[in-house]
Amino acid sequence: MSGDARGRFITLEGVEGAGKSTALDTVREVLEQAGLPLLITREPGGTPLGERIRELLLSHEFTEMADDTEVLLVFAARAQHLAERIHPRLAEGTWVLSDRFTDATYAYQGAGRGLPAERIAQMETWVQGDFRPDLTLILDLPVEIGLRRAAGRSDPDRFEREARPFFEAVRACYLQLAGEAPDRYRVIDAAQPVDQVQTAIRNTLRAWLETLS
Ligand code: Z5A
Repeated sequence: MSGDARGRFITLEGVEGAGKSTALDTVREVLEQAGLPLLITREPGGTPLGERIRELLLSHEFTEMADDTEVLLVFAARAQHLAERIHPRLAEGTWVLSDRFTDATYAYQGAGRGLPAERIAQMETWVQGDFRPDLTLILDLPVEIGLRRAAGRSDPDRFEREARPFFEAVRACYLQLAGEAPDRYRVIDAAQPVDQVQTAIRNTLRAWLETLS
């Protein structure tokens, strides 16, 4: 591992029903086995204020929420997350694993809702400066399979109620981001059975950790 004491920032992304919960456990297992101090967090959320914003974003109460309101709330939660948790923990040498981050904004608010990517990029620069994840794992699978997996949910949130074309746009955006910066992204085939997805994540992550040595 390189000599600097700063932790690394890893994010996990994927469309609806991609299996992020299982994947998080697998990433945690690999990092803990490597002896790395780890904070697991999520977006939107990750702080008391951010979790309150998450409730607003996901609630059915606000079906009339304007797209600009939505993206500003996402970045408001992110600003707090960075200031209160992510930056301080990385600085002390802890690794941070976030269940979603700004790529989700490009995918959901950008490709899904139709906001221009340039506007999201401006907010990204305002809130993050040049801070970006060191590694992003994208769990990719056909939207149809993901929606089938998620169909059993009893109370879908405001995003989960979107129709298939929305999630097709989200998926395409993730794959485009990955194609544009292959150094930072790793795409995992999440349509495979769980044990094969886990193996793919372990192998990918261990190979990436090797590159840091
Ligand atoms: N959002 C946004 O719009 N903009 C932003 O900037 C950010 C987020 C950061 C909440 O996120 C919403 O916020 C999200 C985007 C938006 N909306 N949506 N949709 P979230 O990450 O908390 O919510 P989520 O996307 O619904 O994720 P989830 O439920 O935590 O994870 P998942 O990947 O969708 O599902 P899962 O529970 O891990 O797995 C689904 C089912 O599939 C479950 O029954 C599993 O047992 C099963 N499964 C998992 N893997 C397999 C395999 N390999 N084979 C078969 N079955 C499997």
